[in-house]
Formats: sequence, C-alpha cells, structure tokens
Amino acid sequence: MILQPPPTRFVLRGALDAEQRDFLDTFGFLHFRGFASPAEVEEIRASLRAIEADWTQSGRQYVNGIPIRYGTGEDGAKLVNRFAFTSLFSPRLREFLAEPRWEAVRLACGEQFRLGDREKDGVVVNQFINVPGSRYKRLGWHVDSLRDLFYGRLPQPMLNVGLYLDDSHRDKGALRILPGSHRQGLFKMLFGKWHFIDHRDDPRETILEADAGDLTLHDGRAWHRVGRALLTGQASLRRTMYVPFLTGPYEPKSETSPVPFYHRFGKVLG
Ligand SMILES: O=C(O)CCC(=O)C(=O)O
Ligand SMILES: [Fe+2]
Repeated sequence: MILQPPPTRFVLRGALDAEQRDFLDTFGFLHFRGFASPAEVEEIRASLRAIEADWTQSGRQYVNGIPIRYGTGEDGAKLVNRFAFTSLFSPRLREFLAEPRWEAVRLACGEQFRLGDREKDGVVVNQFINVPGSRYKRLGWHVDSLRDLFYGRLPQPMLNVGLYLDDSHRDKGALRILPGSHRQGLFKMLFGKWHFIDHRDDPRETILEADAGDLTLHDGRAWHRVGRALLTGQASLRRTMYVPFLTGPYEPKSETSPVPFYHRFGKVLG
C-alpha cells in the first residue's frame, strides 16, 4: 500500500528543513511554490523562442552529442520538443541560474552537489503540445536514473530539479509520480514497468499540479511520467526546465562528445 502524499507546496529558503527532508525521503519529491517571478518566466520563454528560431533555421541536430528533438506545433510549424544544454545558448538564462536562490536549491540537494550545466544533457527544456502530428504529447513511465546504467555504473544519487514555465494542472497532462518508488530497490527500478512504453494510469500515482514559476525536485530513482493533456492546441503547451544537480567526478561535454547509447534509440521510444 503506497501512502498518498498531501498536496503540500513548500517555500524554499535554503537547505531543507526537517519537514521537507522527511517529505522527500517518504515520497521521493518536493514541490516549492513561487520560485521564479512571472516576469522571469516570461524572459526565459523569450530566450527559448530565440534559441528555437536559431536552431530550426540553422538545422542544428545535436548539442554536445545530445540530439535535439524536433516536432510539430499547432500550425504545422517546426518546434523544439526537447532542448539540451539550453543555458549555454542564453546569457539571460545563465544570469538567472547564477541567482543566489539556486544556491539554496543546491544546498537542498546536498552540500556535495553541483549544478551540471555542462554535464550529462545540461539544462533540459521540454515542450509538450497536444496537436495532431505532435510527437511530444506525453511521456511514458520511466526512472531518470536508468541512464546511469547505460554509463555502466549503478545509479548515482541524483535529484532532478524542474522549473515550471507554464501552469501544469491535470488539464495539461501533468507530471505523475509513484510516491515512495525511489525506495523500491534496483530490481523494481529496472522491471517495475516498461520504461517509456507504458502510459497507463496507475491507481497509486500522484498528480503533481504546479503553476508557472514553481519548482519541483524529484529523486532520480522514482517512477514518473507526463500524461497527455485534455486541452488541445496552443492551450496545451507545457514547458518545463530541468536543471541537473550532480555528484561524482566532473565530466563536462563538448561538441566532440559522442552520442550516448541511451539517446540512440530515444527517438524510437520518445
Ligand atoms: O516535463 C516533465 O515534467 C518531466 C519530463 C521528464 O520526466 C524527463 O524529461 O525525464
Ligand atoms: Fe524523467
């Protein structure tokens, strides 16, 4: 029996307090409200539009060995479904990530963590849209830590920190988490569900409903998915920015970095 979490939205002020730590340990995620202001969210959206225009026009396929996922928007226009290393293309975004409040996020993860803006996939932005022809209407059940296994090591402690750039309530599909599943052990992490293929509702899932500017933090070992929006068209647009906080050896990527194995078949599953 999985305990359902209360819909608590915390305020981030620094390292986690005892109540927040307990919530994270029990359920595998935390939700903070009002981390970025509406003006900041709008600035980030503007940066994304500029990067998207640049990449679509120049036909860029990869950043530092990570494929950019393209898709179709409302009017049939090409759009970016998944940005990688986003902050490297926006001085405004780098300035925002240098704000002292990100130090509070880092400390919330733990003293030994660092913001990995040049590692793994860097700062990732997802754009989900529910229109005919869109390839990013939803994302199946998965655990983020599985990627570690492709690097030939056991999953490292990792917290995925998401900044919401749109309101994301259940009409947008929203993030679904199996609360407590970060404590399930390796076997269930591997075989608990079919990674990315299974999109089914689970009676144990929690729907994480967030507003633009909210910040969420989830354990890389927890099962989660993004549901399909009930809304359609532009109203269904759901943008989230994921900032990696990492431990272990510093492993920056560059334009000569190889394409990781898990991204070679990602196009088929995504
Ligand atoms: O957009 C989200 O909230 C989650 C996306 C996700 O789970 C992922 O990209 O691994
Ligand atoms: Fe994920």
